[in-house]
Amino acid sequence: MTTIAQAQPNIALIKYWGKRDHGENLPAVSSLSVTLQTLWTRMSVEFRDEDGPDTLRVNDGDAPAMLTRVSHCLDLVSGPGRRRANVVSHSNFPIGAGLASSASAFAALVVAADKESGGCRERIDLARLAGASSGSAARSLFGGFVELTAGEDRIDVMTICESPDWPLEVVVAITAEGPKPVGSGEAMIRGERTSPFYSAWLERQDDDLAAAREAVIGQDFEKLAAVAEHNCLKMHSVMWSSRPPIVFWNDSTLSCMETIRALQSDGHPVFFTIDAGPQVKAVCLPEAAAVVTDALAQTAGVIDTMRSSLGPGARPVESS
Ligand code: 2P0
Repeated sequence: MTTIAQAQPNIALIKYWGKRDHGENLPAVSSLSVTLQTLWTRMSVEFRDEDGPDTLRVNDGDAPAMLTRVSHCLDLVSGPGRRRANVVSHSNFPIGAGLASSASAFAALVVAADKESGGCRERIDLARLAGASSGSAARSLFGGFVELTAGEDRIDVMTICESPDWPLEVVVAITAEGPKPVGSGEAMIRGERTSPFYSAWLERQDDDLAAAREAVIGQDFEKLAAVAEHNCLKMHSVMWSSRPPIVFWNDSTLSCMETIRALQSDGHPVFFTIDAGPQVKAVCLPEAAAVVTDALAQTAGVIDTMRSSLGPGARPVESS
């Protein structure tokens, strides 16, 4: 039997940056994200009674670097004594480029592997398993606005507002293609060890999270915009002040931020956020989505734009 599951990437408005425990991959800070609708990863998992290693195909190519993480994740879900797995992954957006492809990939993987092994775990248990492989993946098990609480020895994850209740739109501006120079995990370790701003980042995260949660519950767009931009720039300040520094932005990243500032000056409800990569995500109210998409598409250096509403959490889509 083969099971296929689908998950969408999520975009953090209050960021996860830093780990409490590297072995268990536990985040040092809580975070808040929105799960997207239009971008997706579909993962198929098939367990076979054969000898030999697991196989992994990603967008029709081999992915040896990813295979170890995938095999470890399958061991967590289906047990180390599990049968050999054939895994196939397809994404309809650039992977490894700061668009949260590991979030959608591992969220879809745990759902497919659980179903393929005959399991029917609770969503929160699947989120914890996904998070052990990729911290942000835990959030893609849930739809809409999602809060992840970083506890001492485990995470909690829940939807705090369903997508139909506050239907924001996200416009992604692709400013560079190809993989990023430093992976998120390595970049976080560097920040923890060397940035003089890291302790301040940890100290203020709960305040930012509380403000963002209040803004979401109250559907206060201006308040959410202010705290999300602040939190994003603070995370990048930790990266910039790491040694050696980590700068994911390019000229076009800055141009997109200027475009969004100009839209804000004209009264359009939009704000930016940027993750571990050069792409810019503009979050806006639905009535602004068309003008935001046009403005970003015309910004210097923008290769492509993708627009998405908010969507559901990871789920099985097919079994055969
Ligand atoms: C986030 N990012 O909250 C932050 C913002 C990137 C910038 O979570 O090491 O690939 O696998 O747990 O999940 C990207 O980190 O990191 C990330 P690991 P992951 O979305």
